[in-house]
Amino acid sequence: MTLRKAMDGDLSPGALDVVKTAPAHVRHRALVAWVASIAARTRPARIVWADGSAEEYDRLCAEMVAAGTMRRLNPELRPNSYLACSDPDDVARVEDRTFICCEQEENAGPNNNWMAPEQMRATLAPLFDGCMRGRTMYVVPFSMGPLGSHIAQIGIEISDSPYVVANMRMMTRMGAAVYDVLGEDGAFVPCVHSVGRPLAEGEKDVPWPCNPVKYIVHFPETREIWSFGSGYGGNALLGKKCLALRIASAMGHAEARTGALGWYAEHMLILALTSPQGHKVHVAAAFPSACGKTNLAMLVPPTGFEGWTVSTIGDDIAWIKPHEDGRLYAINPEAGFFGVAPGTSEQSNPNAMATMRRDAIFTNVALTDEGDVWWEGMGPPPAHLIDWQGKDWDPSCGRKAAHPNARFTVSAAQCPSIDAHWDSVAGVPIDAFVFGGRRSSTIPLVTQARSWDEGVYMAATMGSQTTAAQAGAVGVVRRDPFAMLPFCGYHMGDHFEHWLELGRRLSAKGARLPAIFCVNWFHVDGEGRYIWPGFGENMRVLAWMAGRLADTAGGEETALGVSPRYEDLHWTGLEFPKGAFGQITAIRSEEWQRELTQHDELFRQYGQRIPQELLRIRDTLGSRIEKSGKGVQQK
Ligand code: SAT
Ligand code: MN
Repeated sequence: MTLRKAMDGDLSPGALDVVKTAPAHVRHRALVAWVASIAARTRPARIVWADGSAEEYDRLCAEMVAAGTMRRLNPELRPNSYLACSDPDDVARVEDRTFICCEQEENAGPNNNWMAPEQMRATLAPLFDGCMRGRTMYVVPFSMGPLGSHIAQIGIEISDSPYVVANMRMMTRMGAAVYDVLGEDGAFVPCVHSVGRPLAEGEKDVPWPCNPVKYIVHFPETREIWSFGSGYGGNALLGKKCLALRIASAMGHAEARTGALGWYAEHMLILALTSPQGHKVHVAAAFPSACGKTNLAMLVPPTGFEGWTVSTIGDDIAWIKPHEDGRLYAINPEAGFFGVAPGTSEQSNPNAMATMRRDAIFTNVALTDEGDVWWEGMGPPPAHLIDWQGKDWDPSCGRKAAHPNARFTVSAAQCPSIDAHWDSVAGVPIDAFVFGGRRSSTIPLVTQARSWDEGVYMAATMGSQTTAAQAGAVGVVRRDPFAMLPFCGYHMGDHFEHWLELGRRLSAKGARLPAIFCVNWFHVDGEGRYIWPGFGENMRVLAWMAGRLADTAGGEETALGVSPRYEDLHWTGLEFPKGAFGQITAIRSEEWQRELTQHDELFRQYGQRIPQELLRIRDTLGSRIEKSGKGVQQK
């Protein structure tokens, strides 16, 4: 019996028409029924089952050019590339409109907006009712992680935005092959997205449809995502923050609660570091949004590091699972980069510049008179531009030409530094975790935790200044545990315990756990200038970490852990005075008293769910700081 025959009995006549649109290779009955039910609610004018082909991509882009959503860049300067400019009110993730709707409020924890699932469903119902009228509804099959990897997950995103479909093609493994993996009854995460701007009969569309009312909603228990009102980035490309972080983090934790080891979904880049002797180590590093994860993942070793290579596995998200050998293996669930454009240049990130030389989508950058793109920090400003809002711009006009959260979307496969194993179904073994925030003082350049638990403490208490990647004030220091504050799909206190527990269980099996380091590239001097040069020079810190892993690099114990002395870093090729090194590695007692008070405040939020182990480490740290507190501990 064919699928369509099988479904005849279940569906209303309208929904049956939908089923008839399903391509023959979609053999998953529940999936087709779900698509039919969403179509019945949202009432699109037509349904397109996206196949991820180049022809489809070209057609969608041509349609978006005709609609004014995108413009084609000069093919001689930027082949097969486009510029999209969003509505000025739809330029970043909306954290205050993002919800975790689990049954029990306490399981969402104090860092998430929560609403009871039934109440949220009732809230969303009128919004989604008819919300795709006059538009095309796309059904987008995608895999987060290499197709067929045991760490990967499949999602189906229904969206009324062609911009989403085009971006998903680069950001995920999107296409018809996903249906083969799903078969007739495979598990997938249903993701429903609408820009929330239905079109009346004959109404002309706007270039960037969206709705002032926005909801980014996750149901972690039923593993569903519903997004309404925004077409931008993590609000709309639902495989990224919504599935690969919020839903996946809840999945990895839920699995641990069944007695299995579980796994981690983290806001981390993954890179490989190969020494001149050919020794390769893998590092996963967590930083908040727009703190240079893409730059670190694509780092070009500076003078003095001839023979070293850094290769890229991912720039934003890591899924990390214990393997039979007791080690943790990571995959990059994404297939592309959605990187911050401003500040990216041939100097700061030549690999990113090369990656986006062609086949790229730019969002909210400026357009040059030659039909190419420009943004602040790319190089000298041209005499005239069209800014991201479509207005004439010149260097004296006092406005930014690109939005500070402007982005480029490109396939990871185009990246010159991509690692040979970035697509491996088994993932890569992680040797070290790094946690870092944007802090103008207090947190030293680099510290190695003395133990797994101490590393978890460092990660749990991370803080960072906010950036343009989230709507709202920029530059305010907020605690951002694990760089997961806006992305953890369950109680953050449980997240800490999940890390501690997996560490305990792997050590009990005799496994050697990855080392954990805490870094801060962002110290500023009295004039607000960065002291540490950052970018490629961060290699000096990475090489020290590799040395620590190989037991060849020196260091000294501080109140916080183990840090390099000046002579423990390799300085060839960089003039960096010892005094400046002292400034960015000092542990100042009065700053740390303040810092510890903030740790206490953070922990207090989590009540009973804060692991005792972290409180114990807090106390030990307090006494160490006090003991070392002759004012400044300087190296
Ligand atoms: O817009 S995104 O959420 O994808 C980017 C980010 O915040 O890192
Ligand atoms: Mn991110």
